[in-house]
Amino acid sequence: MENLQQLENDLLQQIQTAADIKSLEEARVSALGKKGIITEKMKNLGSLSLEEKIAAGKMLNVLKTTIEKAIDNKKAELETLELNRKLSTERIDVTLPIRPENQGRIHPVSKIYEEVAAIFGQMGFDVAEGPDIEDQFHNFNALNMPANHPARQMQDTFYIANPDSTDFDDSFVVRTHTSGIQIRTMEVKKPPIRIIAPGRTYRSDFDATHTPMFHQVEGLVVDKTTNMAHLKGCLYDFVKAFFEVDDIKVRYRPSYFPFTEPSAEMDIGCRKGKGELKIGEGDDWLEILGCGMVHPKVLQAGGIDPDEYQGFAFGMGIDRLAMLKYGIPDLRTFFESDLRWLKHYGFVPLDTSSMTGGLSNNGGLAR
Ligand code: 2U9
Repeated sequence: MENLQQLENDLLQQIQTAADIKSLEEARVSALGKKGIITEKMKNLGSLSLEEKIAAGKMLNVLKTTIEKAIDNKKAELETLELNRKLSTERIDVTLPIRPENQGRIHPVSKIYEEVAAIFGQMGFDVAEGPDIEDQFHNFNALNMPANHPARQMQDTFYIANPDSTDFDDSFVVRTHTSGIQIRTMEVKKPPIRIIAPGRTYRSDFDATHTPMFHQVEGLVVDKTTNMAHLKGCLYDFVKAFFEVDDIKVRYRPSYFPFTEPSAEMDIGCRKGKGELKIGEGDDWLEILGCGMVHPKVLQAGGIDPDEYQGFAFGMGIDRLAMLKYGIPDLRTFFESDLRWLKHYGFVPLDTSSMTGGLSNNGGLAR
């Protein structure tokens, strides 16, 4: 008994004085390891009589628990000390200025997204988001594109197998447009709805003006009397703000999209010169976006009664807008992660776009 008390004191002393996790582990091994002193004593119990075995076994178990607890406590104490040491020695002053050679830039796609969000935000639109991987209902069926609809082939879709089903109709897609976001919004929100839906989209296509991943921003307005005049006024205000001109010629050409009826493409007036494009002047036309009145079947698929409500929608490519606004000739360069390219076309961080502070922040232009 006295022997064990002495042993306990010695072991506790060893644990208490351990200066780091390594010496604490050594103390643990010497007490509780395979050949540790407590383990050995437990092994020796076999040579005792039954009564002695019960009495000594109890005391050894108590000792073992005491030592284990002491080790756990000391371990927690040492880990806290180590963490505090790291926190104080590895502190970074985030307010220090960035070394100019290391300064990053805002990607033109992010910049355009900010500008578009600022303009529509000012008009009262909310930004809505949704998943990159969609089911076929939200990407196609709900948008009046049932199975075997030619538009499904038009879009060069990337499909993803559904691990729970071998039926092709159950497979997922990486979204070919952000329209699923608007369907999801209609499913959960009653009109009035006024949202933009920006995000990455994916199609199997690759050349100077197409990349397998690209960015879109779509918009949706739904209310009782929403009509084509609202669509035209809204988009006219948008292009004026986006291209920062007081006046601009626009025209709408009839078009076809399964999800809108009637559908149109919007062009803006411009002058196309030798390697130069001037927006808001000249007699040429530049296609800028697609739009239309939401098809009644699409409203219905989103759970909105088309006899009570109507809406308009539009969609545009953010990357294409960036190419036009900043004169970037090849879309593929957007995604090459070349720092020299980013230094040339990117924007200095913290110069954010706003309708009051100015969209372009030309002072922030890296060029
Ligand atoms: C819902 C209802 C209607 C979105 C629309 C377009 C027209 C369009 C393209 C422009 C260039 C995509 O980036 S692009 O390839 N889009 O022309 N998009 S109307 O219509 C919707 C969306 C969702 C519920």
